[in-house]
Amino acid sequence: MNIKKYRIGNPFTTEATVIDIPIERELPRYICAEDSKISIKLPLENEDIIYGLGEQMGGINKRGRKYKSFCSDDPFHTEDKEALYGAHNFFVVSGKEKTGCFIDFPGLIHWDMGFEKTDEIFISVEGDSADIYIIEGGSEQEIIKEFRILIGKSYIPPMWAFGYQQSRWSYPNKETVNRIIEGYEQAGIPLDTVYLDIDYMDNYKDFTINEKSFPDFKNYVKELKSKGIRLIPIIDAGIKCEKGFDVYEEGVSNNYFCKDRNGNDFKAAVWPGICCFPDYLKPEARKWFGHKFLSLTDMGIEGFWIDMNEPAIFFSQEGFDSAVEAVKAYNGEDLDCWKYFEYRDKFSKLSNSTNDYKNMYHLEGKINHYNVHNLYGYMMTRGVSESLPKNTLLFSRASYIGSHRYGGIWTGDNFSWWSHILLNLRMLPSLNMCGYIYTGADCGGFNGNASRELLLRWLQLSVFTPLLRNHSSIGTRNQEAFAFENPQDFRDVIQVRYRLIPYLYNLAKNCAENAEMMFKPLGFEYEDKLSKECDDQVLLGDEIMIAPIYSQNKTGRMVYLPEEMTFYKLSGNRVSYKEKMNKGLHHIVVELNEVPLFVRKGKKVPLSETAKNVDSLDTTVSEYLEG
Ligand code: MIG
Repeated sequence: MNIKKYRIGNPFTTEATVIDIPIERELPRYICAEDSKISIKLPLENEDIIYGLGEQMGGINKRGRKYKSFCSDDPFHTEDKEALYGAHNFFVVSGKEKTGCFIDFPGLIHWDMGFEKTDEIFISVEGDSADIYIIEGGSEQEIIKEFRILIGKSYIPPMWAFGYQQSRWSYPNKETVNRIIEGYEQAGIPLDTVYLDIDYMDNYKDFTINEKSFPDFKNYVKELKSKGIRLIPIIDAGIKCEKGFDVYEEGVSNNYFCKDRNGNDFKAAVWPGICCFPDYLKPEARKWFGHKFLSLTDMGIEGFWIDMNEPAIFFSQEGFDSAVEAVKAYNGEDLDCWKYFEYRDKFSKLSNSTNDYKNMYHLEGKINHYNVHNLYGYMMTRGVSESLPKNTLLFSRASYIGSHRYGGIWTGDNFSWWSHILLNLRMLPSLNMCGYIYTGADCGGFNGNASRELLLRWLQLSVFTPLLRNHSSIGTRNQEAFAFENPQDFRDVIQVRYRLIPYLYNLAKNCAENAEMMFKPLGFEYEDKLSKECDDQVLLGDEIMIAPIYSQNKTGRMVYLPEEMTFYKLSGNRVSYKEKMNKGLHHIVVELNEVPLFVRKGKKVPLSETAKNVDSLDTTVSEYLEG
């Protein structure tokens, strides 16, 4: 392999990598370690493109912006955001020379990717120890492949997890879940799963089920399974502190929870109120937590999503008390606008605060959480995955490279915004680069109210992503496909997904097996300038190019073809349109009930007959789309 490994100091073992590589004796000049910090400076040529960084804002080309690696529960994915839920410290600079770089460091990293100085990458690592891997030579895809081999094989769930999935915060009881399933049945729209968000629990206590809302849960799971529907419950990272709650009591008596600076169990508020946080970095603790899931798999549950594992913290008692004290001091003062901002911030900054992360300790107080923050969701995912039966669906919100071996990820609380369709598309290649194959965004948008047109256009992209889940927040309009006018248009689009499942599933498995990407930027395969700069189309496998419509009130869009391709539109069980197109720019028109795709010259895409769920899908090929 063409990888060089540099070690600075005495890094915390993250187990992000699975292959031992000898450590180089000398640091290259562009890595500087002094004053308890590490920095890296890399020159950028004019034409250099930066790919990578996984789950981040920005374009496919990450150049010209700043980013942070610090897993963050931030539900406003606006253009200026520097960190989302994952920390994926791998990028490739591609120009005349091509270089890959992975910084294996579990704390805060600042990335200036040609922002302050347009011709320089400046990375600062907030710590004195890290492993840095540099991969040189070859194409982008060869560099990425070496990296992916280094970090180990990606997780792929069973095939039913490639079906269409419906979620909402929340379907709080059996009656509601039944109504959702009936809605889909009546509209003739396929469906594989329904998600249970936090309200299925008893007071948000992990591993409990509210008996009133879901009586005889085990039989209910079975009943739905016989209809081909699987229920997917959420599990949150924190455990409610409540005397008599067995999970809490076991955690306390076995020392499984993170500590505070005084050696007591660290406590902070999340959904259940005051919680303790399992120390997932401690092998016994993550194993214990993982085994708790078996009470649910014993009832027939076959999939989970795990949340709030950055970890998200609403406030700590300490934070709250100090905010109250600070605000008291304003009493009787002349409150001008600046004072107003000050006291307001005392409360608004209580959530996810650095102070709390610095008061949280792992491994019997030995390791401060702040310094290893980005491992928390990863190690939770790991503990759960290692305990679950094979072929269980699992995906997480927070992640660090390494967690891709144990589960998928979804990209958190987006909005029903047109720009977030594009964001979804742009993130796919960078997530694949970092090992995440089973991934997707909340289709239709989590926050805000989706319009019919937005959801249909979004679905026209999501039918290609391994995780295809419509999810929406509390307080938003009903976002199920059958809840809109003329649900047959939704049926036409979602049915296309089922025709593609055998192709997508095999592709995902092969990409995991061979350390390849499922979604690639055009610039990885074509050398011309328009391909290099293309930011709203991607390649899927070796066969397909996708170019979804992501703007409102448009019947079509411009598409760039880097070579001759065949344009297809699929609708329901039919091919509704086919046209050979030359290299160059084309305007395409796509109805709301169609799925557009381009098949590359000489390639073939197998389709099956559509189905009402994956269990009843006949995976034999019914026809080929030929390029
Ligand atoms: O603070 O469980 O990203 O998918 O619906 C919000 C409720 C907590 C955040 C997740 C979202 C989920 C929601 N959760």
